[in-house]
Amino acid sequence: MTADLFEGVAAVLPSREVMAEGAVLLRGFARPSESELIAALRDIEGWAPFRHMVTPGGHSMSVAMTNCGGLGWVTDRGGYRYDANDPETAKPWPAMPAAFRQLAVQAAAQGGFPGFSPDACLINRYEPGARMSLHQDKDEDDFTAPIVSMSLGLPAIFLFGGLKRADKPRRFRLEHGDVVVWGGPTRLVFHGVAPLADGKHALLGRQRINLTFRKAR
Ligand code: MD6
Ligand code: FE
Repeated sequence: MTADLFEGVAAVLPSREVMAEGAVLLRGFARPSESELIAALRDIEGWAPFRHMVTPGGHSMSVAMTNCGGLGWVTDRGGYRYDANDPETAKPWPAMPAAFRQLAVQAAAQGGFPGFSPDACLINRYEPGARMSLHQDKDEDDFTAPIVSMSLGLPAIFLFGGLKRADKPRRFRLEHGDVVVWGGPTRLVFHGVAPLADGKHALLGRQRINLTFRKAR
């Protein structure tokens, strides 16, 4: 009875777990905003549909991407960059919804980075089997700003390595509503996502959505 009660409480209360110096996992942080986030996401994908971008090496990514905010992260044969316009339509990316921005700024403050001012939100969609190989986020101008990453939908295994590609990554299971904030000494660690296991999420079905907020410029 008491144990059940505590489990019930743990399921709704956000918690703060330190992954490394400068990196925290805020479990359940985005859950109270899930309906607003999902509604805003529907609008964004109406304007700027998810697409499988091509890496500079010519491979189509298994993760489908879109963006919102003043700048969007894109990749093509020419390389990685931030662009104010969607290359598919040559129109600006949809604005960053207030609900997205507020939550990202609040999460950053909880993570020890007050005053975060994101100008870019990359939206990743994983379907079963999609993965993200180990990489560093280094296309931004200012590495003193953190990155805020929100997970929605199916759970994924997040691979959190070190400053060298060869460092063995630790594995964190990220669930619907979990938010990772990282910066400072871990800003440039190698990280990735293991192939998504199949499943069906109550709100989002067979997919995981990840929102990654950055200050690109
Ligand atoms: C993802 N995330 O979780 C991929 N990058 O789908 C990232 O690549 C990432 O979550 C930098 C900081 C946080 C992240
Ligand atoms: Fe990344």
